[in-house]
Amino acid sequence: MTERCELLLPADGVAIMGILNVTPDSFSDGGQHLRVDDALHQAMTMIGEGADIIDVGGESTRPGAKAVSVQQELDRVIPVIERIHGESAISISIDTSKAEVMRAAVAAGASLINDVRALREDGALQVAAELDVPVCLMHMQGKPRTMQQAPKYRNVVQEVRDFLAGRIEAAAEAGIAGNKLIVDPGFGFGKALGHNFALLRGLAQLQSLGRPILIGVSRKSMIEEVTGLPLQQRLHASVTLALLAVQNGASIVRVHDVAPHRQAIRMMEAVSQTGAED
Ligand code: YH5
Repeated sequence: MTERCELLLPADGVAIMGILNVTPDSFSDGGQHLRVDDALHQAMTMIGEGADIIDVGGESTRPGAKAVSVQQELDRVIPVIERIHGESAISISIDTSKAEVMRAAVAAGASLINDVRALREDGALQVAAELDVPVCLMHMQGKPRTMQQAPKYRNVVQEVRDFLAGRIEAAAEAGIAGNKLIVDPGFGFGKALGHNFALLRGLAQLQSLGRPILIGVSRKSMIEEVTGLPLQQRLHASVTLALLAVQNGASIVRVHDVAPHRQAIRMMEAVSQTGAED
């Protein structure tokens, strides 16, 4: 049985992490105040729809996206975290790989680190250990700019599992308690369509790591590859993939559209928990 992640997850059931991108392209260009108001409004909407965690990110990791400096990332995320933390008791996660951003975000009210580079950047292991908050370790093959050019695996499930086991070990060596870790196979991060699907089918094999599994499939390119649909029309396929992941052992889902995922997951939980005698 996978241990719960301290202080973060509902006692049973699946947690929903709502995505809050704080990149210039995701907000109105009306200046800093309006951007923070806008972000707070989006966060409050997701909380009202049943989000358990709000994931605040100021770096785009899409292929071709520009690198952002520490200062730029801080300027984007810190005012937003402070504002959400001031107005709500929701758990806030910081989507970053930079040690300085982790530190400032936790000081501003974040209580979870979501790192797509699994604490491999300079200083990240040490700072995460000092901050003593839960950390999501994600698998990525290669680097964001080029990761989708020619992803290659002999056995993708085994290799992702081995990578995550290695990062759990590195975290332990840095003094991070095992019960603070969450693992994520990193859908779309250095993976071709068949790799993503093999991971989805084989997700249960990651349960042997003994940690909660987080997944992000919402609106991702694998949906376009199958359906040809543009970003704004990928909701039904996103929910379908999220449910398959939950069925195969995921306990946290990172999504753009909280309400429909909450509805689908509530129904799925009811089916598995309601007996004929109830
Ligand atoms: C994730 O899976 N993903 S950012 C491309 C899209 C749509 C969405 C082409 N951060 C994950 O969401 N953190 C991101 O359409 C993440 N797990 C964790 N832990 C990429 C993203 C996206 C990319």
